[in-house]
Amino acid sequence: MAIKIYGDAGSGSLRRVTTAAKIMGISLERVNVDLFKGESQTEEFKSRLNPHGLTPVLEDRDTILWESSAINLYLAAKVNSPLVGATEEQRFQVLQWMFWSGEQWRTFTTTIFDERVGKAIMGVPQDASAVAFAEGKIRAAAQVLDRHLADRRFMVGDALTLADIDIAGPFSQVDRARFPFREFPNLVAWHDNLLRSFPAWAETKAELDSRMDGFLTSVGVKL
Ligand SMILES: N[C@@H](CCC(=O)N[C@@H](CS)C(=O)NCC(=O)O)C(=O)O
Repeated sequence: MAIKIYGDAGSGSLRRVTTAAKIMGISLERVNVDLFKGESQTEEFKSRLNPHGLTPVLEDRDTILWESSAINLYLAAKVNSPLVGATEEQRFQVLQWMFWSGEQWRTFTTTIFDERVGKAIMGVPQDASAVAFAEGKIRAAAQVLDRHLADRRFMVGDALTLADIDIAGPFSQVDRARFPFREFPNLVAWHDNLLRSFPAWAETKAELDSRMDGFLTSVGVKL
Protein backbone atom coordinates (compact mmCIF):
# COMPACT_ATOMS: atom_id res chain seq x y z
CA MET A 1 0.00 0.00 0.00
CA ALA A 2 1.34 3.42 -0.97
CA ILE A 3 2.34 5.88 1.70
CA LYS A 4 -0.14 8.76 1.59
CA ILE A 5 0.67 12.39 2.24
CA TYR A 6 -2.17 14.84 2.88
CA GLY A 7 -1.49 18.48 2.10
CA ASP A 8 -1.87 21.52 -0.12
CA ALA A 9 0.67 22.26 -2.86
CA GLY A 10 0.85 25.86 -1.62
CA SER A 11 2.24 24.77 1.75
CA GLY A 12 5.92 25.19 2.56
CA SER A 13 5.58 22.47 5.20
CA LEU A 14 4.30 19.96 2.62
CA ARG A 15 7.12 21.05 0.31
CA ARG A 16 9.74 20.04 2.89
CA VAL A 17 8.30 16.52 2.88
CA THR A 18 7.75 16.18 -0.87
CA THR A 19 11.29 17.43 -1.51
CA ALA A 20 12.90 15.06 1.00
CA ALA A 21 10.85 12.14 -0.33
CA LYS A 22 11.93 12.86 -3.93
CA ILE A 23 15.57 13.06 -2.86
CA MET A 24 15.26 9.77 -0.97
CA GLY A 25 13.50 8.10 -3.90
CA ILE A 26 10.33 7.44 -1.89
CA SER A 27 7.10 7.77 -3.81
CA LEU A 28 4.18 9.27 -1.93
CA GLU A 29 0.52 9.25 -2.91
CA ARG A 30 -0.65 12.85 -2.62
CA VAL A 31 -4.08 13.47 -1.14
CA ASN A 32 -5.00 17.06 -1.81
CA VAL A 33 -6.31 19.09 1.12
CA ASP A 34 -7.44 22.55 0.01
CA LEU A 35 -6.36 24.78 2.89
CA PHE A 36 -8.01 27.82 1.34
CA LYS A 37 -11.33 25.97 1.63
CA GLY A 38 -10.57 25.01 5.25
CA GLU A 39 -10.43 21.29 4.43
CA SER A 40 -7.98 20.57 7.28
CA GLN A 41 -10.35 22.12 9.80
CA THR A 42 -13.24 19.69 9.37
CA GLU A 43 -14.23 17.39 12.24
CA GLU A 44 -13.45 14.39 10.03
CA PHE A 45 -9.91 15.61 9.28
CA LYS A 46 -9.23 16.47 12.91
CA SER A 47 -10.57 13.24 14.33
CA ARG A 48 -8.82 10.93 11.85
CA LEU A 49 -5.66 12.76 10.81
CA ASN A 50 -4.53 15.70 12.96
CA PRO A 51 -6.46 17.14 15.90
CA HIS A 52 -4.67 20.46 15.31
CA GLY A 53 -6.18 20.77 11.83
CA LEU A 54 -2.75 21.18 10.24
CA THR A 55 -1.00 19.59 7.29
CA PRO A 56 0.99 17.73 6.08
CA VAL A 57 -0.10 14.41 7.54
CA LEU A 58 1.40 11.06 6.60
CA GLU A 59 -0.59 7.83 6.53
CA ASP A 60 1.37 4.61 6.20
CA ARG A 61 -0.99 1.68 6.89
CA ASP A 62 -1.83 2.11 10.61
CA THR A 63 0.66 4.92 11.17
CA ILE A 64 -0.63 8.49 11.16
CA LEU A 65 2.05 11.14 11.65
CA TRP A 66 1.96 14.94 11.53
CA GLU A 67 4.72 17.59 11.71
CA SER A 68 6.88 17.74 8.58
CA SER A 69 10.14 17.22 10.44
CA ALA A 70 8.86 14.08 12.17
CA ILE A 71 7.50 12.82 8.85
CA ASN A 72 10.88 13.39 7.19
CA LEU A 73 12.68 11.53 10.00
CA TYR A 74 10.17 8.67 9.63
CA LEU A 75 10.74 8.46 5.87
CA ALA A 76 14.53 8.72 6.29
CA ALA A 77 14.49 5.84 8.79
CA LYS A 78 12.62 3.67 6.30
CA VAL A 79 15.41 3.90 3.73
CA ASN A 80 18.35 4.49 6.07
CA SER A 81 18.94 7.84 4.38
CA PRO A 82 22.08 9.95 4.89
CA LEU A 83 19.76 13.00 5.04
CA VAL A 84 19.80 12.49 8.83
CA GLY A 85 23.59 12.99 8.92
CA ALA A 86 26.54 10.75 8.15
CA THR A 87 27.92 10.19 11.67
CA GLU A 88 26.42 10.05 15.16
CA GLU A 89 27.75 13.54 15.90
CA GLN A 90 26.26 14.89 12.68
CA ARG A 91 22.93 13.24 13.45
CA PHE A 92 22.69 15.21 16.70
CA GLN A 93 23.72 18.42 14.92
CA VAL A 94 21.01 17.82 12.33
CA LEU A 95 18.45 17.37 15.12
CA GLN A 96 19.76 20.49 16.86
CA TRP A 97 19.12 22.63 13.77
CA MET A 98 15.78 20.96 13.06
CA PHE A 99 14.46 21.66 16.57
CA TRP A 100 15.88 25.19 16.46
CA SER A 101 14.31 25.93 13.11
CA GLY A 102 10.86 24.91 14.32
CA GLU A 103 11.00 27.01 17.45
CA GLN A 104 13.20 30.00 16.59
CA TRP A 105 13.03 30.40 12.82
CA ARG A 106 9.92 29.20 11.02
CA THR A 107 7.61 30.31 13.80
CA PHE A 108 8.49 33.96 13.11
CA THR A 109 8.29 33.59 9.34
CA THR A 110 4.84 32.05 9.84
CA THR A 111 3.78 35.15 11.79
CA ILE A 112 4.87 37.41 8.93
CA PHE A 113 3.23 35.15 6.33
CA ASP A 114 -0.03 35.19 8.31
CA GLU A 115 0.11 38.99 8.66
CA ARG A 116 1.15 39.89 5.10
CA VAL A 117 -0.40 37.09 3.05
CA GLY A 118 -3.09 35.46 5.22
CA LYS A 119 -4.62 38.76 6.30
CA ALA A 120 -4.47 40.18 2.76
CA ILE A 121 -6.52 37.15 1.62
CA MET A 122 -9.00 37.62 4.46
CA GLY A 123 -9.16 41.39 3.93
CA VAL A 124 -8.14 42.03 7.54
CA PRO A 125 -5.69 44.81 8.57
CA GLN A 126 -2.15 43.77 9.44
CA ASP A 127 -0.73 44.09 12.94
CA ALA A 128 2.41 46.16 12.28
CA SER A 129 3.83 45.50 15.76
CA ALA A 130 3.58 41.70 15.28
CA VAL A 131 5.44 42.04 11.94
CA ALA A 132 8.14 44.26 13.48
CA PHE A 133 8.64 41.85 16.40
CA ALA A 134 8.90 38.81 14.10
CA GLU A 135 11.25 40.63 11.71
CA GLY A 136 13.55 41.45 14.64
CA LYS A 137 13.65 37.77 15.62
CA ILE A 138 14.30 36.70 12.01
CA ARG A 139 17.13 39.21 11.56
CA ALA A 140 18.83 38.03 14.78
CA ALA A 141 18.54 34.38 13.73
CA ALA A 142 19.56 35.08 10.13
CA GLN A 143 22.70 36.84 11.33
CA VAL A 144 23.77 33.63 13.09
CA LEU A 145 22.90 31.53 10.03
CA ASP A 146 24.79 33.94 7.79
CA ARG A 147 27.95 33.58 9.89
CA HIS A 148 27.53 29.80 10.06
CA LEU A 149 27.17 29.61 6.28
CA ALA A 150 30.11 31.93 5.47
CA ASP A 151 32.40 28.98 4.68
CA ARG A 152 29.92 26.12 4.32
CA ARG A 153 27.66 24.84 1.55
CA PHE A 154 25.47 22.87 3.98
CA MET A 155 24.27 23.38 7.54
CA VAL A 156 25.94 20.17 8.77
CA GLY A 157 28.91 18.36 7.20
CA ASP A 158 29.54 18.28 3.46
CA ALA A 159 26.17 17.10 2.20
CA LEU A 160 22.49 17.99 2.23
CA THR A 161 20.60 16.99 5.39
CA LEU A 162 17.13 17.51 6.80
CA ALA A 163 18.59 20.53 8.64
CA ASP A 164 19.04 22.32 5.29
CA ILE A 165 15.52 21.40 4.19
CA ASP A 166 13.96 22.61 7.46
CA ILE A 167 15.84 25.92 7.48
CA ALA A 168 15.23 26.50 3.76
CA GLY A 169 11.47 25.99 4.24
CA PRO A 170 10.56 29.70 4.64
CA PHE A 171 12.22 30.54 1.32
CA SER A 172 9.05 28.96 -0.13
CA GLN A 173 7.12 32.15 0.67
CA VAL A 174 9.91 34.74 0.65
CA ASP A 175 8.68 36.68 -2.39
CA ARG A 176 5.09 36.82 -1.16
CA ALA A 177 5.77 37.49 2.54
CA ARG A 178 8.93 39.58 2.06
CA PHE A 179 11.07 38.05 4.82
CA PRO A 180 14.26 40.12 5.19
CA PHE A 181 16.53 37.32 3.94
CA ARG A 182 18.16 39.39 1.17
CA GLU A 183 20.11 41.31 3.83
CA PHE A 184 22.12 38.12 4.48
CA PRO A 185 24.30 37.23 1.47
CA ASN A 186 25.66 33.90 2.74
CA LEU A 187 22.14 32.73 3.56
CA VAL A 188 20.96 33.69 0.07
CA ALA A 189 24.00 32.03 -1.56
CA TRP A 190 23.39 28.82 0.42
CA HIS A 191 19.76 28.75 -0.69
CA ASP A 192 20.65 29.54 -4.32
CA ASN A 193 23.02 26.59 -4.21
CA LEU A 194 20.23 24.30 -2.93
CA LEU A 195 18.00 25.40 -5.82
CA ARG A 196 20.79 24.77 -8.33
CA SER A 197 22.07 21.50 -6.89
CA PHE A 198 18.83 19.72 -5.96
CA PRO A 199 16.28 19.55 -8.79
CA ALA A 200 13.67 18.34 -6.28
CA TRP A 201 13.89 21.67 -4.41
CA ALA A 202 13.42 23.61 -7.66
CA GLU A 203 10.55 21.36 -8.85
CA THR A 204 8.61 21.71 -5.61
CA LYS A 205 9.18 25.50 -5.69
CA ALA A 206 7.58 25.69 -9.13
CA GLU A 207 4.58 23.68 -7.92
CA LEU A 208 4.19 25.80 -4.78
CA ASP A 209 4.52 29.11 -6.62
CA SER A 210 1.98 28.05 -9.21
CA ARG A 211 -0.55 27.04 -6.53
CA MET A 212 -0.03 30.18 -4.39
CA ASP A 213 0.16 32.71 -7.21
CA GLY A 214 -2.75 31.05 -9.03
CA PHE A 215 -4.89 31.23 -5.88
CA LEU A 216 -3.94 34.86 -5.14
CA THR A 217 -4.79 35.86 -8.71
CA SER A 218 -8.09 33.96 -8.58
CA VAL A 219 -9.20 35.95 -5.53
CA GLY A 220 -7.78 39.24 -6.84
CA VAL A 221 -5.15 39.68 -4.12
CA LYS A 222 -2.05 41.67 -5.06
CA LEU A 223 0.61 41.60 -2.36
N1 LIG B 1 5.07 22.72 12.15
C1 LIG B 1 4.10 22.17 11.23
C2 LIG B 1 3.40 23.31 10.54
C3 LIG B 1 2.09 22.85 9.97
C4 LIG B 1 1.31 24.00 9.37
O1 LIG B 1 1.33 25.13 9.89
N2 LIG B 1 0.63 23.69 8.25
C5 LIG B 1 -0.16 24.70 7.56
C6 LIG B 1 0.25 24.77 6.10
S1 LIG B 1 1.95 25.24 5.90
C7 LIG B 1 -1.63 24.25 7.60
O2 LIG B 1 -1.94 23.10 7.37
N3 LIG B 1 -2.55 25.19 7.88
C8 LIG B 1 -3.95 24.89 7.84
C9 LIG B 1 -4.77 25.75 8.74
O3 LIG B 1 -4.20 26.54 9.52
O4 LIG B 1 -6.00 25.60 8.67
C10 LIG B 1 4.79 21.24 10.22
O5 LIG B 1 5.99 21.43 9.99
O6 LIG B 1 4.17 20.33 9.69
